[in-house]
Amino acid sequence: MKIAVMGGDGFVGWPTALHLSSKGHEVHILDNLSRRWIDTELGVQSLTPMDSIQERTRIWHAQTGRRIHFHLIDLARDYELLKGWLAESRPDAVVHFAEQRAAPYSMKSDRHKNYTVNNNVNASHNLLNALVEIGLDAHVVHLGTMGVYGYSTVGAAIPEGYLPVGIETMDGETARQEILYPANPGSIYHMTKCLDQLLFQFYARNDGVRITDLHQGIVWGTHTDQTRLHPQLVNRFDYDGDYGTVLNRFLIQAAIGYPLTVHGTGGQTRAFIHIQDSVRCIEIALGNPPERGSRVEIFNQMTETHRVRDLAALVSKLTGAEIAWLPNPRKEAPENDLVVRNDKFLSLGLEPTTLGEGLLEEIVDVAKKFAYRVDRSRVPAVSAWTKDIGRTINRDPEGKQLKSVS
Ligand code: USQ
Repeated sequence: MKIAVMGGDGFVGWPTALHLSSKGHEVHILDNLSRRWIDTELGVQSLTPMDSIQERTRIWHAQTGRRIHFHLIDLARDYELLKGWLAESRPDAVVHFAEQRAAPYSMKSDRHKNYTVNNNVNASHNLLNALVEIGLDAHVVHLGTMGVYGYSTVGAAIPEGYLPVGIETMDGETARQEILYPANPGSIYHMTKCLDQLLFQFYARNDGVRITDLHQGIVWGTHTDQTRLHPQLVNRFDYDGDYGTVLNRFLIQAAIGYPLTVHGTGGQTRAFIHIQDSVRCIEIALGNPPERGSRVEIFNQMTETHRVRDLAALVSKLTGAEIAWLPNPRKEAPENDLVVRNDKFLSLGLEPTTLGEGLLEEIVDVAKKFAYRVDRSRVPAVSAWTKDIGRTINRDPEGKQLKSVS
């Protein structure tokens, strides 16, 4: 297949591009390199030293003989350029990662909220609009988030996108239908992914665009089989308070002797997936496109759920790291249960990589190797969801008042 990977310079985009290229697909990365600009804005850098995208693709070619093509295009702002590229290149499938993906970044200020909404919603809409305009029947595989559901199961497992409901009709019958699971976003970032869902519903129904939306959990890990091939193919690895995600942050913190930054009581339960499984899921989704005219295909792209304090305890046991119980900068339920269906990927052959397979040690080793690149002052998460964070929960599981670390 000829596959366009929009956002192919990012944390999941880059290993996906490599994985698809290694499977023999013709891969084109379209990216505006905004993630690199955000690093500059924030004054942080990936824990792992990353080369330019051109250099990365050159090394990939030198190592494997395969080419990955790079095109500097901003999906959100360069509509005509995007449309022109799609019309000329006519890919069979488009993998769409080209969105601002950090919840804390999206909540930093009014400017960051505007940026995230403008960027994410325009990128998705421009892509769909352009495909329809040029009459290109490419399968769109979008990286969505588990966060569209919120994180509460109301005692039932979260289904894969659609919820069967019965509605009492005026003549006393029960009409049955399936609706999108009610959206319950916890940040501006997550809200943009909920808005994406509506765009997808519309374009699938109105124009027959074939769309798969992947509701992904928190990705952990850094290496895939392909990024291991050469030091310059290394994936980016975020540790800072805006872009670092919880398990990877704990592992890096352990490696640099920083207390593990648990928000609140750590009772938050979330869905997780290893980066190797993430790229495999995208390959599976590409191989199983919906029929033209059918509804949006939705997969829950996660393999296990964990409570934040259990992850902290696990990392602490593995490494001897201390745990710091911190005031939670976010507005989120302090404790929740989470049960998620993921039968579709399992039935299509996904073999989950789980936490206990030695991969945690590998990540700590990577983090130790590059520990000299960490700016410890950028570790705390300082982006606050509300202005009254000092007055919210802030007690550890034993009821002691929480304090900040620096
Ligand atoms: N947390 C801590 N300590 C930290 C960092 C996070 O306790 O140092 C807590 C947060 O308060 C939250 C949970 O860990 O309760 C998860 O936070 P996160 O930063 O790991 O993940 P999140 O902000 O939800 O976003 C990440 C990705 C996003 C993706 C989402 C999937 O950045 O792109 O969509 O995970 S999900 O969480 O399933 O919605």
